[in-house]
Amino acid sequence: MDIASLTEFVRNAVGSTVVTDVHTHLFPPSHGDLLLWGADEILTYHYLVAELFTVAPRELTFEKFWSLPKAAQADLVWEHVFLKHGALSEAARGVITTFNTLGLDTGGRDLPGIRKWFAAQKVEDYLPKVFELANIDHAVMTNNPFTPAEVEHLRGGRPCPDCLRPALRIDPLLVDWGSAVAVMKDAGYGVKVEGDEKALGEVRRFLTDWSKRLGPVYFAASLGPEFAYPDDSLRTRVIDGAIMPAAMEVGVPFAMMIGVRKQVNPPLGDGGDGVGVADPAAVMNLCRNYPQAKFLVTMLSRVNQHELCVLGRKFGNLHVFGCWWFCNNPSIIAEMTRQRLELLGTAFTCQHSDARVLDQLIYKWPHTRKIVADVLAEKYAALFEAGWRPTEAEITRDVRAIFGGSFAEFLAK
Ligand code: RAT
Ligand code: ZN
Repeated sequence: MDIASLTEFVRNAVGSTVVTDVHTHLFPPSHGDLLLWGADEILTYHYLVAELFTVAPRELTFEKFWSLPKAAQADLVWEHVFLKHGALSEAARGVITTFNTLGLDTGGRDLPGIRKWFAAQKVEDYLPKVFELANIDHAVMTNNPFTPAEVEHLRGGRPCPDCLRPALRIDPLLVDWGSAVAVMKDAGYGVKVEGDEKALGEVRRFLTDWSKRLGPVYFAASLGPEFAYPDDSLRTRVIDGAIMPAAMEVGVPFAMMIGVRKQVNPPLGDGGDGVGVADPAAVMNLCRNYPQAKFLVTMLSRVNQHELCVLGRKFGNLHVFGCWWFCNNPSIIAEMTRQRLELLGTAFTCQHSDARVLDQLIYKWPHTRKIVADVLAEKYAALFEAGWRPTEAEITRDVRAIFGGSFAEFLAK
């Protein structure tokens, strides 16, 4: 292979590799309204609602926007973000890629026609089609036992296609202890607000019981930039007394998504969260204190990425994943992927979609593939120049590694 055919092979391998999507907010069709899909859901993605309010006319108040039906909200996003302000952001481009890939008329800007097409789809048939288009073997969901609307479906043991795998989301234990206690008490667990040893034992039982029911891939929580471990707080006691013992008993990693500054502008709803620089020392301390446990970590601030990569080199029980939320932009994905390859080889997962709306898989993955293909082509060219001659089988293996292969290996460790 010469350098040109090598880089072409690399690009094709990235384009065609099957992907494992390690974190999404998707649900099976059996969970009814919880599974979001279709034109109006895509257009009202919270990333785009936040954008709308950067350009919306003064008269459009938050109250007015939220009182409108979803289709009218989508119309406003379409009008102001797309038609009047050029659709240049990554989230807006994503909508165009999605519609276009589905063969819908973005050139003609025919939103009514696009809606009509979606209305004719049956989600049970549409979901496998989307997974096929994005070439995903499976996506990990976010299943929250503290959310009543979800618990109803989870307890009911509703059917779930194999392309969707559960993850147990446990944020309230760490960021909203009072409401977590109320939910656990209601469910018959002897948890008291004081969080004494007996209560922590009950939290652990709550987690292992839910794990028996769901069979999660991991436990997960999103944490603020102030997250510290260990410290003199109830949170550290909950981690040490309940979460880590339960995760080790069940044999799953604890996934931490760190750096979200919750609700900096509450009227924006889900779009109202911001970002802050966190201290990766919390991750370091956890990895060191629990050599027998496993941790999946992504961080939200660009500033934290280098330090997190270095930790990934120091601890075999840490797996770095994804370009999360405000990092899921081409320029930052390229930078982060380069940095990770340079520091970690293939021992990381280059991306997760965080899709909240099924159709988003159709753009998030091709957009990422394109960037990672460029970065990998450059890396392989440099390796070739250094004298190494990778085989096609090796390239195929190593591309798959950063799109899910390394994740599977980490889980199996
Ligand atoms: O990226 C997002 O969509 C965020 O709103 C959050 O869902 C975040 O990914 C999370 O899982 O907390
Ligand atoms: Zn998420």
